[in-house]
Amino acid sequence: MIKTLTVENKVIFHFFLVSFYVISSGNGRELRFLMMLPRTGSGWIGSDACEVAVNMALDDINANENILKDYNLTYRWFDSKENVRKKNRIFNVILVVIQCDPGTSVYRMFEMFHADPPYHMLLGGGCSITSEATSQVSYMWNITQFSYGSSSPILSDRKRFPRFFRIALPDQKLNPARIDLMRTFNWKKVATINQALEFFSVVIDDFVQRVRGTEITIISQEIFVNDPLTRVQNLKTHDARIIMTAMYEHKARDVLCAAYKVGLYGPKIVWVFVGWFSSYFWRVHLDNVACTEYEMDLAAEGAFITGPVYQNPTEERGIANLTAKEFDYLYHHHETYTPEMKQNDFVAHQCYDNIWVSAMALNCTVQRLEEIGHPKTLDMFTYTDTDINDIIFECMGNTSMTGVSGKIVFTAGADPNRIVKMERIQGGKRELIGHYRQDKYPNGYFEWIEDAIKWKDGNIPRDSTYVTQKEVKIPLSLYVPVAVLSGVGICLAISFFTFNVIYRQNRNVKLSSPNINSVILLGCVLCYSSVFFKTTEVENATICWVRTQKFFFGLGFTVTFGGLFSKTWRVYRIFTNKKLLKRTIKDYQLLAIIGGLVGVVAVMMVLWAIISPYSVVVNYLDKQVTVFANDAEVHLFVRVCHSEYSTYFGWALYIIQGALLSFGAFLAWETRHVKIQALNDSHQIGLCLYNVVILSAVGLTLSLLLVDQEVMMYGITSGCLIIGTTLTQAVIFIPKIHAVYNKVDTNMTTFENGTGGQSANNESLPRTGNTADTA
Ligand code: ABU
Repeated sequence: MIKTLTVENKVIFHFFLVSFYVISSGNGRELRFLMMLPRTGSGWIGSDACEVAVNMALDDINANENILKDYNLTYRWFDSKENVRKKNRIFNVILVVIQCDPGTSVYRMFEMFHADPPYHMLLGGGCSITSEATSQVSYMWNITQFSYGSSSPILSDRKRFPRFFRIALPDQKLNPARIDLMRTFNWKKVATINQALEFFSVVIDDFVQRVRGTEITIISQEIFVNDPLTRVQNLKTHDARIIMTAMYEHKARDVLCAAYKVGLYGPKIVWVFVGWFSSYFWRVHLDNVACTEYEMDLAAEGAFITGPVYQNPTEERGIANLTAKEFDYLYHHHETYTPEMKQNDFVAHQCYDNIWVSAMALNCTVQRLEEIGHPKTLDMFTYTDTDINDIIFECMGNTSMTGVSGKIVFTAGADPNRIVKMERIQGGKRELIGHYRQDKYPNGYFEWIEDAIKWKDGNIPRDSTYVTQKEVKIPLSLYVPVAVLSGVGICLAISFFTFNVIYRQNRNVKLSSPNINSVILLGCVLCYSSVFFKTTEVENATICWVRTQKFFFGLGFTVTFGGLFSKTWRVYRIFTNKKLLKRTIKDYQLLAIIGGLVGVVAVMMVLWAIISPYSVVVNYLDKQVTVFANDAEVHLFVRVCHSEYSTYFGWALYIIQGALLSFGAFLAWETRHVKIQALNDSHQIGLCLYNVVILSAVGLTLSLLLVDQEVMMYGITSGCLIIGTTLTQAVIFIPKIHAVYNKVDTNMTTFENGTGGQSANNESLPRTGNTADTA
């Protein structure tokens, strides 16, 4: 419109404008603020609550004779969702940027800079992203900018934001409180999630830097642009329990909804949000959230909220001659205050002080201009007056006052340490639980409100599932009886050996080959010995070979059944081969056979040791996880010997032993008609085979069923082994003892060759120099 006017008309128009401002401003010369107040849209939209305080401050300042006497402060504001032009044509208002859209904010700022008489300061934004965008250009208009609510850490960078001040505590100043919160509850694992904005990434980076080198571990760092669902899912995958967040509140609602959807909520989960969200942020504006209020309540319950204390904690009268409480009362009883503002009214104290600080800076500038005899007064400021803005900027930097929000000082570089308010969402409400005092002492400490925190079931959540590991050991109540029984078995074997030696000349014993019998007993002792070595609690790989039952049992089994079958083989050879009737098969030959069998087994074990040596491994018994209350689990483990190819070598051993048993069964069958009791053990062998097969079947079946049940396995295998070995030696020796003590006449026994129908008695047995070698 101005473009179409002639020069004369422009002068008239400007005169009209100036006159309008002067007339409309009660106290005379007008000083104008342009203010950004976010009211609608996303991000932080609490400026309605701010505006009440802004108006209160303007009224108080304009009525105050001690500050900006002869001047009248006015302000204008804008919001994206309303008709900007219409609003902007209303004069006598400070301009306030009202929404969190950087592009719109910059556009509107330009528009108003061009359309309106020069503003003396730009106030805001309420959101960091608008402050960042506008303050990177506002200084080019020679405007000093002062935000009441922006808390992005990057706004402290004077190189990027040369003429920017703010009253809000930057969010990274909350990180020490968050870290100490973790220490207080012994949380050592933490995950982070932030909206993909520089503001929030810097806050999280600061947190990560601070925990580096401490006992706290970052288990996951998630960043999202729009939908946080996959990132929240990822947090769950990482078993995140303590989660630090940095985001705007509409994104926090999305995160909580996603948490509900993936099940990342409940008493085990601790979300930590920032304090400048609206009071019931998880329950409001749910139109764009795919969760109900009830679901959001569930997801948010137990969350911690860390934010600065917005009110002066000290009962002192500041520059406005008001204490924080007095201001609070006046604010809540102001005619323009409505209950809807409750959601964001925490910002009121800062908004009030924002205007006071700005007024102080302008007051200082007015005085400086007078002092230096500047040709212009402050109301004559235009955007080309770099020197005047320099004075405003300098005055601003030197301003120090006590306001209703606390002590305000603009120290160069470092942001002030403020008291941090600790809140928690409990029972669907946001409750104050304590304060973190970092205002007095750099290290900070908590002042908790007694019993304010109400943990679910009194249990402090853990930072992860609390896993304790417990080694499964063979209990003494099992080991001692097994060892005693094994010892008894060995004593029995020694008793049989003694009998065997004492009665070796007795015909009943002599005919049954006492030397081989002794070897059989040696095998039994080896088998018994194997149970003394526990299969668990292995500490050293070098003793794995004796620890595994395979070594002693493998050798013992081979020796015992090798001895038994070799005797039967001799009977078989003698009584099924006529040519051999006149020949002898001596004990040493049988011993050589046993030795050969043992040799095969030994060679295989040596190969086993070379190709696939044993090592000690820790096996976690996954099926035996005991879950206790409050997220505690006990994971059981065993230390056992492990060899990579143990399956193959184990089966090779089973095949050798199986072949031995099969051959023994064949011999026993073939010699079943040899009726010389003292000579032929075929019936006893049949019984032994029966025992071994049954016990092996039982042992094998149970071992397949009892995977990871090491103790049970030890008990069952040891039991089978003791029973089998005892039966074997008893079956072989008790008939001999019976025969000796009952003086059974071996001559009464007869021989029948099943195949040829031959018969023989003891007299027809082949004669040898040593009858003990006969059979
Ligand atoms: N007053 C809300 C703070 C959020 C922000 O700095 O964007």
